[in-house]
Amino acid sequence: MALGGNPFLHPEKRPHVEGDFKREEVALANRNSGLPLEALRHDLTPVGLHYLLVHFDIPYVASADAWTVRVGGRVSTPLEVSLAEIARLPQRTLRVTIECAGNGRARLNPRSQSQPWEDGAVGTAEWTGAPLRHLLERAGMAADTIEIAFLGADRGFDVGIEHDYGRSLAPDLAMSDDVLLVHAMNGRPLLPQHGFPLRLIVPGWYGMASVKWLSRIEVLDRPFDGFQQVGTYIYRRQRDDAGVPVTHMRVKSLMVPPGIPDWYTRRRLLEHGPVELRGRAWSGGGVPVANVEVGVDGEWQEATLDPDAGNYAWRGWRFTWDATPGEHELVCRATDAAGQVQPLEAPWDSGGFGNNAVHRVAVTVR
Ligand SMILES: Nc1nc2c(c(=O)[nH]1)N[C@H]1C(S)=C(S)[C@@H](COP(=O)(O)O)O[C@H]1N2
Ligand SMILES: [Mo]
Repeated sequence: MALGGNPFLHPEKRPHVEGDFKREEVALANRNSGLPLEALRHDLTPVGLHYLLVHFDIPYVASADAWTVRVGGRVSTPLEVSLAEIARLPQRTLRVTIECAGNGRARLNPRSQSQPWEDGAVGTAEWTGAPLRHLLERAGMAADTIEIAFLGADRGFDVGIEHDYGRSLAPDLAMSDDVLLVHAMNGRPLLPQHGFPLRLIVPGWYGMASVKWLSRIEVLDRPFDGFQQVGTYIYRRQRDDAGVPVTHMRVKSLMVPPGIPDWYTRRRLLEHGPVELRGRAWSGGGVPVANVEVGVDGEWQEATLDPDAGNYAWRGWRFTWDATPGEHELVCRATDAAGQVQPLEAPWDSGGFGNNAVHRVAVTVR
């Protein structure tokens, strides 16, 4: 495209930055809210407290009645399906924790210029919809299918490339019973910002795979080359590494900050004596959490896990700490059933993806 037709063409990617947040980062943080960490107390995140990540504009959809999803590409029967038809397919409800792959990006130094998440880009909901495979079976995928692409109704630019938001999945994953065409979140129709009237939910993966405002499904005999698939969501140590695609969520845990906060610094104050520390832990790919440890001033002890809520949902943990007066650092660290454990220091990544370092909370006890 000629430069005149593309006002956002970049000669280079945005440089990494250190220190103060740029105006653009603050503006993105105002659009895309994180889970306030005290809301980790809820097993199911109330919808208005669920984190939010919207790359472009939230599509205006006045009513679900006119919404259709087209299924095309390498299929024997191209389809255009209404929401009413999707609601008539077999339905499932799954409790799924989703985390944004960029969660923790703001804690890296230097950091990539993007949504400057600290810790809160995670939430858990009950998602209701039809397993995607029913629609794919009806359309009939060709034997030479390599990937299936999912396109949202939202469009925009990133690093000079104009595109519909889109992601793809391999056929075996797309045909699993757990990948859903979702129309309801916690038993209510999706809110506009969460993909009304229809989105994909890919349990166990970082959030980017769960395409919102789903309007097209393309069955491909080649790998999908959309920007959100090949131009970002790649783990890279250096800017020009080939890198490794971001897929499943890494094992992680967070703590409800105990005591009461200072309004501006968010530092915590609590009274001495026994205090129950609580939090959540999760991993990706359906791998359960095996244990959570709590570190107080560098000494680790095992936390107690709440009952399992399914392999795609976070697990509660609790630990009683006898708080003594003074300054302390509280840390939580999860290990999953595959033996993966959270690192003590953030793994640096060029795009700021996959920061699953332990959560540290500084407190003053009086
Ligand atoms: N169409 C579309 N789908 C999308 C996005 C988007 O910008 N457009 N953002 C993705 C990313 S990066 C994340 S982390 C999740 C966030 O879902 P939520 O806002 O419902 O929490 O949606 C994903 N699906
Ligand atoms: Mo994300």
